[in-house]
Amino acid sequence: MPATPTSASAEAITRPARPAIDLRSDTVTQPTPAMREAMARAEVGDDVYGEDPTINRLEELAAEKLGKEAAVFVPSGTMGNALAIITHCRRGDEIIMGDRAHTYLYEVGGAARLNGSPTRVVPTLPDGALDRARLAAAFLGDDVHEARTGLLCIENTHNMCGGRVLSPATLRELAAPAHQRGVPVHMDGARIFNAAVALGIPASALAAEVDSVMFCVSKGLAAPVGSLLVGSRDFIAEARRGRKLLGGGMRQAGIIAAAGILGLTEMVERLADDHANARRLAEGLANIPGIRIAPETVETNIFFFDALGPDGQPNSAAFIAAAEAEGALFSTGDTGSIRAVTHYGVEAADIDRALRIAERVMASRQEWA
Ligand code: TLP
Repeated sequence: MPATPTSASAEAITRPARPAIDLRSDTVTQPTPAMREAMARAEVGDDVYGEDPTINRLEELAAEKLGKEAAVFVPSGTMGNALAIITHCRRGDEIIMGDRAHTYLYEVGGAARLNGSPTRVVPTLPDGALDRARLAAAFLGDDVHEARTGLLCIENTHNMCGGRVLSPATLRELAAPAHQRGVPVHMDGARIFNAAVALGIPASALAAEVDSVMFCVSKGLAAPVGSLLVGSRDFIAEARRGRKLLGGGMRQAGIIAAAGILGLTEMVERLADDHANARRLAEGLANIPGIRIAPETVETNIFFFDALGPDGQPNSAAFIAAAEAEGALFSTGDTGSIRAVTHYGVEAADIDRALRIAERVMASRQEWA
């Protein structure tokens, strides 16, 4: 977890110590100085009354960027996905998702707990897509013994597949069996702008293939808090009721939406730097004896690798502990491999420092327990 500032001084609050190169996640980004300025000056109102002008502006901007009719601001990506589920589905409808999806692995079983919805998982392919044959066979509804399928969830970029990007053509292909049956498709697009920048297309070209999208301004776009759920006007009107139910009616939250606006207007293009840094790190790691990685699969700002111990077996815990002691932080994913995530605040020089740390850690791996 990120270090918590212990000093109550203003300096500690505005300039938290950043002792390490933090590659655990792009959720650790600090807001830009312009964001702090905009937050301090934000015009606010009661958003539950629809009267926060800054939130209204962010929602309009989000809908426009994704080419959808409307958007609603929520505190987190997890809430945005939960809101999509409870808005699209009747209670007890089954939801199809990949077995490595964030919605399946890391959202506290929200579909079941909040909507009484069983989840039908289909295998996630290494490129972040879903097994087509298993997907086609996953839809239910005509048999009285079965639940109805209420939703298909797709993730883009795919976190646990190492930030892999799904193109509009792939999304169309995956969404087709759902749309043919009248089942809506939701995209967990927490990092949809990373996908759009990697493909060199507008995010709206990706969003066009699905019915709703959740995306986060709090990750690579560097805002401190917030996500948006976008979709049709009717869908978002109903989602506003669901947001209140989930406790996401935040009143004068224009204070945080102000940073989200800058995330969308000033921070999208620079995601290309994060992608270049991830590639540079992956290529450097590939040259270190004992590191196992396929740098050619790095498409955006996330990738996974293994660090092999003296016995030739991956030992993520030993690598992570040794790297942390030297000042580089990494995390792990669902398979136990090591995850590196580049983001605003990590520069090319930090990547080179992280590589030197990885070299030292691997040079001393004979000492790993
Ligand atoms: N991902 C976090 C962790 O929860 C794993 C991370 O460090 O990557 N969808 C996707 C694809 C995500 O990666 C995340 C967060 C979320 C949804 C949830 O967003 P938040 O953290 O805002 O609830």
